[in-house]
Amino acid sequence: MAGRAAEGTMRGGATTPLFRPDRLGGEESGPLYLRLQSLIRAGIAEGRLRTNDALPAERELATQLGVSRVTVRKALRGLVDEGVLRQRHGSGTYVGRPAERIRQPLSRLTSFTEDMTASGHVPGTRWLDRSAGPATAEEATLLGIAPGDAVTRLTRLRLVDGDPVAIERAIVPATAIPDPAKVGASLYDALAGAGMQPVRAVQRLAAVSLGESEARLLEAAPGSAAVAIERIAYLPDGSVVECTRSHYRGDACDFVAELSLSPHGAGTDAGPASPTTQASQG
Ligand code: 16G
Repeated sequence: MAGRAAEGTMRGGATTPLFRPDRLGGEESGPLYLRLQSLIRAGIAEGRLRTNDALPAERELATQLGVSRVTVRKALRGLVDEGVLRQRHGSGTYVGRPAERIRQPLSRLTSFTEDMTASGHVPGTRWLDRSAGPATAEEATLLGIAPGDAVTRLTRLRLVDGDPVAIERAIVPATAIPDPAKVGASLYDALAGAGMQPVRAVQRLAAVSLGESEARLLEAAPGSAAVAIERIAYLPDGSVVECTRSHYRGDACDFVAELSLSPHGAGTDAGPASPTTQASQG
């Protein structure tokens, strides 16, 4: 997705490279990392750096500008935290964040893979843990099984069009998925393949801030906003087939639920619909 290598340099007939020591300004204009940030901002404002352009590698930038890599790293980190740039592990630094937010439906029991594919995105997964073992007391309570019963643990970084948007930690009874290595791109496909497709789920959402390690994985600033989601999904016989706890980047997703009055005018979870609500809905 992040395509063009931005020389960030010769665009629009300009003949001088953007990243030159003399473009950083003098000492009177403040610390070096701030001057480098100003240079990058100016490059964006002038259209020499455009959304999705790749910046030169840290080492290259340091050489071109005659500054230390520490300075370059500090400058880039600050701009990443502001959302001016984004970084991808092992890939580099790019201009901008994708403006489009993904939509996560809250009223249908669908999988990440289905949701992203249906909205024209390319879902991806980076495995962080795929293991099996005896259930801890907490896992046993969540899954409604006995402590020590076998469970499968699947921890994944979920990507959309190559960008990380969520960390998902799923636990599944080993009766449903005995071999974690058998789970491919989609947990729900694996469950369906085992005849263990969930038919109902309860989901809880809460606002949280990202800790250091989660922020690093999600390529976000530590402390930035995220949504913590817990989904407990059930089989037709009422047994739990999945408990997944996730952290979604707060700036990447819109959670969308369709609401309607119940056909008989009676509420469900939230109690009866008020006369005002009924009147305003016509
Ligand atoms: C969604 C679910 C998650 C489920 C996953 C399966 C939320 C918040 N979570 O991400 O509980 O495990 O889909 O997706 O919606 P997969 O089949 O692509 O692995």
